[in-house]
Amino acid sequence: MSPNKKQPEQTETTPSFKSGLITLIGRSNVGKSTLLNTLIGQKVAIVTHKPQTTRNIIHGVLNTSQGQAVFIDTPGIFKEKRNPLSGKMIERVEESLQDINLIIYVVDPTKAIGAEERFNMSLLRKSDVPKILVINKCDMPEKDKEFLEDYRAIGDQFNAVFELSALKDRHVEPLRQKVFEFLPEGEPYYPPGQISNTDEEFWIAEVVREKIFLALRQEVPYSTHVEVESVEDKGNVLVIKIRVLTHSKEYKKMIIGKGGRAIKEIGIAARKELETALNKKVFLEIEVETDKRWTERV
Ligand SMILES: Nc1nc2c(ncn2[C@@H]2O[C@H](COP(=O)(O)OP(=O)(O)OP(=O)(O)O)[C@@H](O)[C@H]2O)c(=O)[nH]1
Ligand SMILES: [Mg+2]
Repeated sequence: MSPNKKQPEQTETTPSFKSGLITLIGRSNVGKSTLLNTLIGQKVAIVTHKPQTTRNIIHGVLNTSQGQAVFIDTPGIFKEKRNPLSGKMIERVEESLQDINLIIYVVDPTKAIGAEERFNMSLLRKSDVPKILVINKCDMPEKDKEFLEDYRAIGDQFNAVFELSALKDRHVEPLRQKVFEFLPEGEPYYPPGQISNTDEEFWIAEVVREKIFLALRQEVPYSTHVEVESVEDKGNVLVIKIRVLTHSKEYKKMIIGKGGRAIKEIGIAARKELETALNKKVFLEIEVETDKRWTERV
């Protein structure tokens, strides 16, 4: 859904109004973006089955009668050198841990504790704010949650532990309640009605990037950057021009696909989601270009 849509519950500031910043961190693919979307009840962050989907720091705002909680989604730590942006991503995670009120550390019980977890735990130890451990994906069959006990065993290093399913929205409400216990009294960070730090153009580009991740294999999605060139409201239809940048001619060919099949599939999937969220007919024009320096634009 568009980040500018209103949440149903909006409250006036009262003397006991609480507010704070909560960073979601964890290795890639554990479900941080899914949890952010579920916590605030709208899709502000894109989600795919591939690691290193999130590239930017995305805020999702939850307004309740108790106050305003601003959740900060971060890129997942991923040790493989697959992503040319890895260094930049780690810097963004470290930045997101400054001046916050609470950390939510998200883990996946189907994956063994590895180098990424150890790196994350070292970041956590450097920070003295309260920490909550979220063991996600609890909807998965017992036999797949092989490492559940290993994660439960690190629970004593946290102020609270939750086992939940971000995807199925199971046991997320108690986490929302708990979060407010850790937030100080304060003014809201965002005005009523604004649920993200990103604007509509960023979100449109992200929807297209999500579809690229879902449609293309291996390293191709990791070598692309999506930009919105223009959005024109023509009354009954929104004309959106998109530029997809990638670093080689070979990748450009793969993004376009045989007879334009891949780019068509990406375009249809993106258009459908944009039309539903914006509640308007969308005409999407996507151009693919090569630009060796695309990483500088992320
Ligand atoms: N079964 C199950 N799958 C989940 C759950 N939460 C997330 N997923 C799936 O896990 C995959 C990764 O989810 P994301 O939310 O993109 O993970 P992320 O931690 O933001 O990943 P990066 O942005 O790459 O760091 C997607 O296929 C999700 O549908 C859950 O509670 N249960
Ligand atoms: Mg993510």
